[in-house]
Amino acid sequence: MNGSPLLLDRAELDDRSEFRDAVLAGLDSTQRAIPAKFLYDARGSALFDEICELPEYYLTRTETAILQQHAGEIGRRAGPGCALIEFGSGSSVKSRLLIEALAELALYAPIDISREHLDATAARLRRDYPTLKVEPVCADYMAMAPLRIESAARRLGFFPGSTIGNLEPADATSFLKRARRLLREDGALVLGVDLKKDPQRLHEAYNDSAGVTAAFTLNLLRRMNRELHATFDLAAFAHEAFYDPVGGRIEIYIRSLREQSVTVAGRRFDFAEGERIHTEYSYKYDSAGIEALARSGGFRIAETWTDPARLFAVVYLEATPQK
Ligand code: AVI
Repeated sequence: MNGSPLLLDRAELDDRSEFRDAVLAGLDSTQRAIPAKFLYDARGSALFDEICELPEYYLTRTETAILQQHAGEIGRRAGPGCALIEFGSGSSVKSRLLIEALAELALYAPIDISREHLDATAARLRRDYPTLKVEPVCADYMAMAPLRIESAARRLGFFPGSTIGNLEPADATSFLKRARRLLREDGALVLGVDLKKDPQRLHEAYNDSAGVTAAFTLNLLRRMNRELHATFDLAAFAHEAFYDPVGGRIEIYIRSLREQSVTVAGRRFDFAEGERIHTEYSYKYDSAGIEALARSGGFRIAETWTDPARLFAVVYLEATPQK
């Protein structure tokens, strides 16, 4: 970001036009939807960090406890001298557990779309682990573009947080296939997956009593107001999240509380009372689902670790030979 809010650099202009195109296309479609990745501007990312601390949001805490308990086994399975590649660079507490458990780590390569995020992560890690080779890769790991990581070491991927659950199953499979290519024949992936459970528990995790998840969802309207000169009245929309047992997923929407018209990037959009904009899916898996997902992406489950209440699973996936 440069000094003046009116002067945007090339990357910011590109991001803004990508956001505008996605929003206009999403508001034009019959079932209105905006891709979840746009929830994470600076405020959205800060709100998500707050979500991770909420009493109702068991995911982060539970996954961290599983990793704490089993990092040694992960290190033994991976063996010495591997390169750790993290998809996303947000969760430094979790990455550190693996960095510390992996013997003679050749390299740590976080992949993230946000240059700012990456630079901050890399600087912190270089300070705390002066001998660790940190090679951040600024890229969208969900995109099809091949990722360049120069290292001959065996590769261990890390995709924590159940972010895989935010992908529709077909996209989750194609993500895993790309990860499998990047990690190569002898590679492995440590994957965090939220498990199917009592729907009430799931409902509470996405409808917290402090309203942080609602603020996170509605921040998308704020972002449109700021970046696309939109005219959303935040008080006239609500966060809506529920568990759909058939789809096995939490569905999240922004719901219009009344009939209204809004301008976005110079275009007018009419909303009926109750009309929704879809913002997120958060798929939940059972063991058969994880097994099928791993297989479809070219991996086999070598090990599954879970917590006593079976809320969350961390799986160690090994690449399977591909024809
Ligand atoms: C990032 N992701 C795994 C979160 C989830 O649980 O699906 C995003 C989230 N959205 C609302 N609360 C959390």
